[in-house]
Amino acid sequence: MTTTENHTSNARLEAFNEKLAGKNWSGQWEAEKYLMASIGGPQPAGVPHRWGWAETKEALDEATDVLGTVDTARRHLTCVNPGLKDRGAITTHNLAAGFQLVKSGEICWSHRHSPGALRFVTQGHPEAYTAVDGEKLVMEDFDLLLTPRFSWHDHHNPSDKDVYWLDALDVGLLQKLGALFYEPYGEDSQKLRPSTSEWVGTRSHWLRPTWEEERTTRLPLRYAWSDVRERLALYGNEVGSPYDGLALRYANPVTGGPTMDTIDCWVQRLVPGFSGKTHRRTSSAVVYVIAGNGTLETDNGTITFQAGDVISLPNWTNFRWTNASASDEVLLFSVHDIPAYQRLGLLYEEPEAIIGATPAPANPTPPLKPLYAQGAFYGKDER
Ligand code: 1HN
Repeated sequence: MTTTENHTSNARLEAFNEKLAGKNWSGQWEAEKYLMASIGGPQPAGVPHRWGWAETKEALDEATDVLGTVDTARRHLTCVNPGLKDRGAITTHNLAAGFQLVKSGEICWSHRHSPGALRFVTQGHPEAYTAVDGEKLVMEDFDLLLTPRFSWHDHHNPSDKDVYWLDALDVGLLQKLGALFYEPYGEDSQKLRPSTSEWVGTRSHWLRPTWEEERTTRLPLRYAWSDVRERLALYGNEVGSPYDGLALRYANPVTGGPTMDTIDCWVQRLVPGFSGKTHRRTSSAVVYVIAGNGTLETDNGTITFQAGDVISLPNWTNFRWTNASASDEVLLFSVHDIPAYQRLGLLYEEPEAIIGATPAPANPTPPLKPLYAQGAFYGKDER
């Protein structure tokens, strides 16, 4: 008989535990069951789940009828994890994500908050924009815009089309940390700098003002999809990680560090026929399917996904990506709370560490022949 079994069958101990509880105490022996349950790692919070675009759009359109204009709030629908309903509107234990609709002609008034937020535009327009700390960030299809914690942000849609995007925030994490702050600006629109990306453009360049304190984080950044596509093309047919496919991180261009303090964003390409290896991490993620069809096999069953879907991926849950198509790639945009775990020294992966774990390729050996020796240059014969 183990010590624990001995304790639980002990009527005198039970009465004593109750007496302690009445006086706001708890014996550590009572915590043992939680520690025992954590042998081999944490219990995942919530479940993997899929939200389809058609249903989401229908609900957003209904919200338009019910709410009319949204001059005091956001017309945003958070994807609530079915396994976390008692913890508020969150998609994983740390992240909240969902779609927002801003109709033609609307302005969503300016506010700021301690949760860091991002927008991944799914139906944008070159005239639509989010203002972030004085910067005008244009919202075209599949652009990523950051509204880092405590930055003022208001959304504007002067175009004649409705715009939709995916919002993601670290609101669950901040709830647990007891660090939620919120402040309305007091007017619909904040003041904009005269030219687009004027401040970020100069401060994120390598030539910077000598008289200013350096600001490396909390930058209102826009990552244009046209640039992402170009970078993806540079990798040719590269398959990438055997687990996550060709997974590229949206780095902070000033520090090279995470996208935001607690959040990393990735674009992932699963090549046709990709059949990923199973793994899990202490971090959680929310995934948006940009293009393609495939499956996500998890400890809780298999999710079949298609373009427009949002998927929650809880912490410490085994998962495996596949793209069964022989011809079409799968493109994913994913939001991870990885930096929060990295900063606390708590990012673990099974069966092996893969994020940042592979040494950069050494200088090619044997050394590459000079290009002219390969006949690549005009005039090679003279050298
Ligand atoms: C928020 O401020 C926005 O500013 C969107 O667009 C979604 C979800 C939870 C809490 C705050 C926005 C949000 C949010």
